[in-house]
Amino acid sequence: MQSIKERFKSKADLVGADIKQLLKEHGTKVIGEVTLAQIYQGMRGVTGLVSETSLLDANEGIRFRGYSIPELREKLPKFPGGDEPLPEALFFLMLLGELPTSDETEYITSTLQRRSHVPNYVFDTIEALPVSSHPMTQFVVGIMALQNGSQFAKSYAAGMNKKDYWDATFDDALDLIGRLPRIAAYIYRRKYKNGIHIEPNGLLDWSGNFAHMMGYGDFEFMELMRLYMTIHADHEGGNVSAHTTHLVGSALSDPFLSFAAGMNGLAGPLHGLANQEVIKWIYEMRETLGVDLPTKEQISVYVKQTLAEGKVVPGYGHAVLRKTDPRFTAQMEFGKKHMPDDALVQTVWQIYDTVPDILHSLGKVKNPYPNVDAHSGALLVHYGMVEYEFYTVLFGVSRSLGVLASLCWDRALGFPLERPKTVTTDLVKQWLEGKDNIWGE
Ligand code: CMX
Repeated sequence: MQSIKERFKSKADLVGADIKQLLKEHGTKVIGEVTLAQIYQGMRGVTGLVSETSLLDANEGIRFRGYSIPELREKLPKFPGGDEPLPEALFFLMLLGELPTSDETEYITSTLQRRSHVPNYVFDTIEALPVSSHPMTQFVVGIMALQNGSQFAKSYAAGMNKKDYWDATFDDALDLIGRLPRIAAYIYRRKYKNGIHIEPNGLLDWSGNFAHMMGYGDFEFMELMRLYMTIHADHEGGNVSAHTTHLVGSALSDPFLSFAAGMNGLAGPLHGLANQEVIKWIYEMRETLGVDLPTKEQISVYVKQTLAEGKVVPGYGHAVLRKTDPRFTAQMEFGKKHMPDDALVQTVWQIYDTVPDILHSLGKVKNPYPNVDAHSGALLVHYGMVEYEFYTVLFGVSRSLGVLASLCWDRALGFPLERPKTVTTDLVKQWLEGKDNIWGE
């Protein structure tokens, strides 16, 4: 089999030539306009980046190289006896733009296994942190400790030719993806299971082994991890974790530095940390109401109280999506198949029946529907993973697949340093008064 790296390089050369031609012929074409409001309000709707691995449609949701989540669940290779897709196969798809065969998937699984060794100094570094540190802090520190092994950093220091950046990035990306489950599982066992660790099982797939190392040997939980790691992997390039990884990578910071930066962004409550916030919020609601399965009326009162306290309803809304997130729907289907009678899962569904109307009635929420984070915690709790502060680490392990595949593309296509222009409000005022011609009017 031609190595994945060689295949990637051949593809990237073709795309690179296409882009060159495109820019030569159409480089001056205007693709849109930017309003003053947009530069003050998070650049919503401003197209400013290229990301090859996935594309988000506001109504349809995410497509990975053209494939929707239901299509991925159907078409990607599965673990023997399983129904859910293997996320390492999705990595292959994002990297090469082709669905892998079962043999190719096995090859990538074993490649990641071979690269999964984590040096002891990484564990020692994590151990130096108080066990009370948030799991995302421990995760980022673990990634930073791994950076010592960066091939990109070493080769760059040794005078690497810019034509070879992609090659060293590719190796670092695979090393990181191979090692992250071990680090994440280590943090989980350290923080919640008295530091009793579980050795990897080389016969399992990437997610199955991750579940096993965290102490969840149940096949159904492994299936959940396969689905979880697939649906959280990528959400085009503008979200905080993907954009940050790309931005930091554009300074030629190596993949470890870039990914760690992205993970710091994922740890924010408006992004990946929302998954812990959702379950925390549901627990608080159940405690306040004194019931396990609140009625829609009770949920409605509680939601209004949350809003009155000036808080967001976690797990609802999105900067781009305008319909129910298909990642939510995929998890709901998993719940209906494996745990339809679970009270917490049913609560998530009752919330889904209640919250959109309330958020819609506020008149300002652009998307009143659930996102990926609204559902994930309840499925994990079902299998006994109740430690919700850990949930964003799971998201982070999965997100490595998309953002690192993208970083390989960034380096292979020779994308330059990212450096948008900024202005001051004083300058904006001067421009409005006709005293400055900054935007050439
Ligand atoms: N609950 C209450 N208010 C909400 C809301 C929610 N779930 N979602 C949006 N709003 C409010 C905003 O806070 C904003 O209010 P102000 O004008 O008073 O500041 C208003 O509605 C307009 O916001 P928007 O344009 O609809 O949403 P944004 O693009 O600004 O923000 C997001 C998107 C995700 C940050 C927001 O919907 C939110 O805070 N949701 C809850 C947190 C969450 O679930 N985040 C996870 C997103 C998925 C992920 O990245 O993992």
